[in-house]
Amino acid sequence: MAVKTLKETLAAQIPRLRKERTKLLKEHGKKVISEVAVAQAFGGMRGVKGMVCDTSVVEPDKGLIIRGKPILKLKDKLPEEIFWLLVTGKLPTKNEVALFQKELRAHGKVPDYVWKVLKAMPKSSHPMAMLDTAILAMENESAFRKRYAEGMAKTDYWEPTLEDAMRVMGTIHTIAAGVYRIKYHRARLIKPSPKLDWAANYAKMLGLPPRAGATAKMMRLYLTLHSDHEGGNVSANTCHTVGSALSDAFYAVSAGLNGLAGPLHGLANQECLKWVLETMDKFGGAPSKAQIRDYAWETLNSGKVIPGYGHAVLRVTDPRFTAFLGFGKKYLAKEPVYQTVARVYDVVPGVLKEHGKAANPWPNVDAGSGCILYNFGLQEFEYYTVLFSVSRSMGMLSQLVLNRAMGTAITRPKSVSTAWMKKAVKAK
Ligand code: AMX
Repeated sequence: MAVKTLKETLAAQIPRLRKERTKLLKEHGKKVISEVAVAQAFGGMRGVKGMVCDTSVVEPDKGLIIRGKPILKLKDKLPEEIFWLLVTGKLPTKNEVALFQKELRAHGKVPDYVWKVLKAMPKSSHPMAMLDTAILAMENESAFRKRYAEGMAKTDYWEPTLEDAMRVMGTIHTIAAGVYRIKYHRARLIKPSPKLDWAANYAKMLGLPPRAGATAKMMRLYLTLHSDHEGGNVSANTCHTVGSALSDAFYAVSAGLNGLAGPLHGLANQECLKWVLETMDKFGGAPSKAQIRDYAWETLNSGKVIPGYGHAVLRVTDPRFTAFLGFGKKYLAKEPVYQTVARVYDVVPGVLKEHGKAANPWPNVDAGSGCILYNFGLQEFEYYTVLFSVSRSMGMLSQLVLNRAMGTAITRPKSVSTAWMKKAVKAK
């Protein structure tokens, strides 16, 4: 039997998914699933259930679950398998992954004008600004834009969207590696190898020092763990909103990445390692638990947060942190930065509980990722969000493709004025 492509696999599912949605809407369309309090309207719509995302959910007591599978059960999968899972709901077979990798390679050429744009940017440009600009510049490649201009049935929108998604995914690791080389090394770009998988190629193109084959493993883990985090976070939600106007995948992903560049979202991860290194600086090496406790209190007493701890949704240790800690134990047990991160985990939740403010005293993914990257030779903190972006592009793209397939409507929530709000609360 011929191996099916990702497109064929999704195409076979779409009629059933559309029928399911139509039935749900027809039978239950008027039922209420969420209410909005005044504090939520002023507070980032936190917790308001107002959109649908089938790729993954984040459970407060379990963490990330991709298509029904807890992330810890997926940690040894290739990112390409995760993308397939996000789009189709099923893990691919070996042959399907191989075919998908071949297709990705066929979509992998970065146009010369993109490199020219990147090289023309000032040296002081943030690597996230460089990545976002490159993805936007590649809009020129959009199959969706061309097909839309020619005229296409609404039911076909998902096809060129998937084509664009393959183009973004096929090139984003090469572009991201190019950003790193241009920004920090002003050195020649390293070409991808047709023999390597997506993550291994990314590691190769960055030019990271080889660590007995572990660098590719580290990159696979990193790209798998950050791939998706349901639909309401800033980057996913932005990508969705922009895409809902039928802007193509290049516009939508670039917009989502602009959100990821914010200090409250993707940029947070560089803060975590900084705090760990500051602790080590202060105590001249891996500090003891007592020293970490003192420094944690010093941080809190000066009105700052302890980076890497707490979460808007999670109320347990982020399983992605657990995965990084396990990886570190295996490959970096003797490294002082790893030892410090592990000790911080022993101490900080207790300190935060005693402090009594944080709703969740446990570590999020950012508490663990930086120490791994640092020990594998990636020591330019500013760049960490770019790695996050390469991974998260999978979540954004898969959500975009599915929304096009389902014909999801343009996003248009109702805003109200403060004057309206004052009147409305008086009437309650
Ligand atoms: N250290 C100290 N205080 C903390 C804290 C921490 N790690 N986490 C939360 N708090 C404080 C909050 O600042 C808030 O104080 P306030 O009442 O004086 O404003 C109070 O506890 C209640 O906050 P919360 O409901 O527990 O958290 P939140 O949902 O408002 O915010 C988050 C979540 C992640 C922004 C917050 O926990 C934080 O700032 N953590 C440190 C930074 C960090 O790790 N960011 C990475 C987030 C993961 C990601 O998206 N990449």
